[in-house]
Amino acid sequence: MSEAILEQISEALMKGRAPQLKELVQRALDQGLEAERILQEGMIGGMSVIGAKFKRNEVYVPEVLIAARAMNAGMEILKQALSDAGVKAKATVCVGTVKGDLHDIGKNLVCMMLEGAGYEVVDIGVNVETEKFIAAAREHQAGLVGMSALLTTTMGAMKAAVDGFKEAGLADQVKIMVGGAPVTQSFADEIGADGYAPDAASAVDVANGLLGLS
Ligand code: B1M
Repeated sequence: MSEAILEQISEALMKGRAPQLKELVQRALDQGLEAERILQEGMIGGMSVIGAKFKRNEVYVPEVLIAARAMNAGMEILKQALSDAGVKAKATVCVGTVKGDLHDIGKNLVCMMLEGAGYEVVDIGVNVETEKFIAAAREHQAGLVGMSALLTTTMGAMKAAVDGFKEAGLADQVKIMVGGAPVTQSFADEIGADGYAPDAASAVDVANGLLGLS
């Protein structure tokens, strides 16, 4: 019985059917299912499938955005129940696009995927200066900071930000993950970032790896 409704929740999320998902989440709660099971096995389960399909080019940006929107709708219903049950986010991640760069579509996808995987995500926007990344990480006690760059001319700002975290004495407490179309693993290694993800779904795997979570 509970398996069936969790399966339906996953399906509704993958298809991006927000109103149906809200109804199913409410029904599952009314049936006495634990909020954490609904989140993990229903919603995050469905989002992981979308992430895996996105990596294999079986679905594209619009499908991911629609699924993420449904996830947010489901979360509206689930939030109170999760907090009543004392369920906490896995960790906090601050994500932004680096200084000089206004591209935010990829960054937004990364935020949505991380949220879908159970992280508390603080989106610090675009054109983010090193000081703002550092201040956000401190304010939100983030374990991980994600930086996105889409222009070859703004990749240098990533190095400045990584150096800034070192100079601020935060390198041991805060891991840094970088990504964006012109960014590569070798560039990430060169600037001393802790991790690199080629796409939004991989960003979840990299975040889990860097923070020792699953
Ligand atoms: Co811009 N733009 N743009 N642009 N733009 C590119 C990036 C460009 C490749 C186009 C081209 O010339 N072919 C080119 C860059 C050339 C270069 O540097 N090598 C370019 C340029 C030159 C510019 C301007 C300078 C143009 C001008 O004004 N002369 C200007 C710069 C403005 C600025 O930022 N200061 C500019 C402006 C714009 C718009 C405002 C018009 C618009 C942005 C709208 C917005 O973001 N809200 C725009 C767009 C849309 C693009 C293209 C067409 C699409 C980018 C995109 O959203 N892709 C792009 C060309 C292209 O890619 N075909 C282009 C979809 C998105 C899902 O992919 O962002 O790569 P992406 O994210 C992926 C991965 O990279 C990864 O995950 C995502 C999902 O899988 N990822 C991460 C991203 N961030 C990550 C972070 C992570 C991990 C993974 O960890 C933290």
